[in-house]
Amino acid sequence: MRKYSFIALAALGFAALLNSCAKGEKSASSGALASNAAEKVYVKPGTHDDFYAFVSGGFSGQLSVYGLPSGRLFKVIPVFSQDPEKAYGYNEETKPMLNTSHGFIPWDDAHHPDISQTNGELDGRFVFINGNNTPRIAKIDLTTFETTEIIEIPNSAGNHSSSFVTENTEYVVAGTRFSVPVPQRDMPINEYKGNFKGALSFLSVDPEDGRMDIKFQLMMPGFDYDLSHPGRGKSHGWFFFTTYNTEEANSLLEVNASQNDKDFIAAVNWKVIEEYVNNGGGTKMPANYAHNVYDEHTHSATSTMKKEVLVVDPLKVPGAVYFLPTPKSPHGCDVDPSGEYIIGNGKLSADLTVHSFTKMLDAIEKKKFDGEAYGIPILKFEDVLAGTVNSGGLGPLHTEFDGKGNAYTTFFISSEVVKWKLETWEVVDRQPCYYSVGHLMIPGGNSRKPFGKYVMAMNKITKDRYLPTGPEVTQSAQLYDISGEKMELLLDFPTIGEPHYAAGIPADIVKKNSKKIFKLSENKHPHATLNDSEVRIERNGKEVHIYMTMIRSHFNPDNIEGVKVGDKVYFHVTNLEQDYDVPHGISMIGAQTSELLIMPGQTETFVWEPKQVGVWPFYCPDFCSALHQEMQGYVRVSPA
Ligand code: CUK
Ligand code: CUA
Repeated sequence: MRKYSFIALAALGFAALLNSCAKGEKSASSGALASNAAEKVYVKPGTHDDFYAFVSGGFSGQLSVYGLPSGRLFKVIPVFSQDPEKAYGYNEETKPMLNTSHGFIPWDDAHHPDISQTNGELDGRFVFINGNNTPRIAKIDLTTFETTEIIEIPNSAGNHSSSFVTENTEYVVAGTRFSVPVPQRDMPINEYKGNFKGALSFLSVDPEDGRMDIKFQLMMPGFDYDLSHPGRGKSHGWFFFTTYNTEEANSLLEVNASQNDKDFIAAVNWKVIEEYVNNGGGTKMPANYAHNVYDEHTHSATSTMKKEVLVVDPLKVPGAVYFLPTPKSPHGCDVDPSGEYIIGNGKLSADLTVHSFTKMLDAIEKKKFDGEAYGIPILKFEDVLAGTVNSGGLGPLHTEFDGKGNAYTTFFISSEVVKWKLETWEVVDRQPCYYSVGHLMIPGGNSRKPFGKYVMAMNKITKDRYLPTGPEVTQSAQLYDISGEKMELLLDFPTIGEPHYAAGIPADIVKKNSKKIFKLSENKHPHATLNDSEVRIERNGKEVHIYMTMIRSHFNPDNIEGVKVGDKVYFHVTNLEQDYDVPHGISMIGAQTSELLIMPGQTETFVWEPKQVGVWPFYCPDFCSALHQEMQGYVRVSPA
């Protein structure tokens, strides 16, 4: 959540409520706790959880993997931030993953993971997630749980309305939050209005290898594009984006930015734009952006700097975009499993606005427009409205669906999840969140086939819920059972960084494809040492290359001589193991890179620049066998 919405809501007279929530004065007693909660979240030792939850790390830049219902943390997958535990962004193989047009950027703000889909159902191949700060989209391969591709998004800033997928993963969509000058240039900030642009990027995903590419960027008016969701089922082919600041104020103090009673949901018909582009439409414009790809066989990433991007002017494509008026700065933009209802949650409104896709098509066909904005037709609010949910809550943000006709919406200010019925729009249940919930997640809850057993609420504030850890306390998720009429609170569990959003999936879909080792016979790393006869030390000027192997429990070579002060020493290390769960590590005294943690069959490289004469040890930091402590060696460093 952003600060200005606090200001805005306070101005609307919600200050008292806001304060009481933010200070955690709300009763911490858990009235909603299921009587058999412990039993429902208990996953017996040695057995598996039913669901994976991929939870965004927010300002940690990473993606963490939890099991549901237990809330156990299994892994933190490094995505946008360096991770010394796995050497991601430290070893020579993965450094190129963090390359951008601004140079090496080893951090980002990760917001919205989304799982790839086939026919509108989760297929468990990939997770996509957006880097918000230096706009990027990353792809995580769910056979290895590793980040295998990152593409930078040019002409974008604050890549927030991302990274949601269409129902056959034709596209991953990345929408800019800030509008900016396109191309970037030196100009007065207060000339924003009418001059800045909002780029909505459609990244194609190759159906075979999953490779991403920016197919086109739709150059929209200079609003702020907050969130987005694809159409599905009957609305497949469309994509919906919430906007705020349609006033195009360059400073978002409340006086500037919320003058308009209604902002818009932009309905984008990507099918007609795709056709236009396939027929040669659009303009190529110069743009620098990095495209980083990790190859599973060379175990190495390469970074390519792209030079141009295809931009599309919405006014050149008839029927490409329409605006649906939506009250008061809509934030979340969610489409129900049938594809008929588009829910816009005006964060300055108490009610939820539900638009009808059928009514929208009808109004478009009859050309019932209510003016235009920058040439884009505006539909009449009444003509597209399906219904309003009188929620009784304050500050609605995001909605997910259980596939049984119910919707669940989070309310940041009144700090609760509200369950309501599609089509009758009646509220049927509400449960408090501790505290100030942002997103929520039902596994598959933004697909055609939700698995409506649990909803996980992701909270911004925890206050008194856990043992104190100094001024900074953990962020938190809460799990509710939604299989019955009423939601029942089951569990609180802490999360890593800020959990903006999560994507959940039945474990079986992912489990069966999970890789156990990398085959040595398929290792195409240019510096791999595939057997002990290839072990060697090579000098090339001041560079020394050590081709080393590791297997339980020794390094080969383990005594290295001939290195001099001022050399640049490359350790190219191959783990010869071919058994599941037998990684080895290597760490060198005084090395400024991290340790390496190398999976069976894999090769990794780190660089050491010795500064002092001596005999310096290295060892394996991963306990790998009874003789783990014997897995060590020495490098002799002589004077230059
Ligand atoms: S969110 Cu990113 S700032 Cu509602 Cu997805 Cu709060
Ligand atoms: Cu290998 Cu410890």
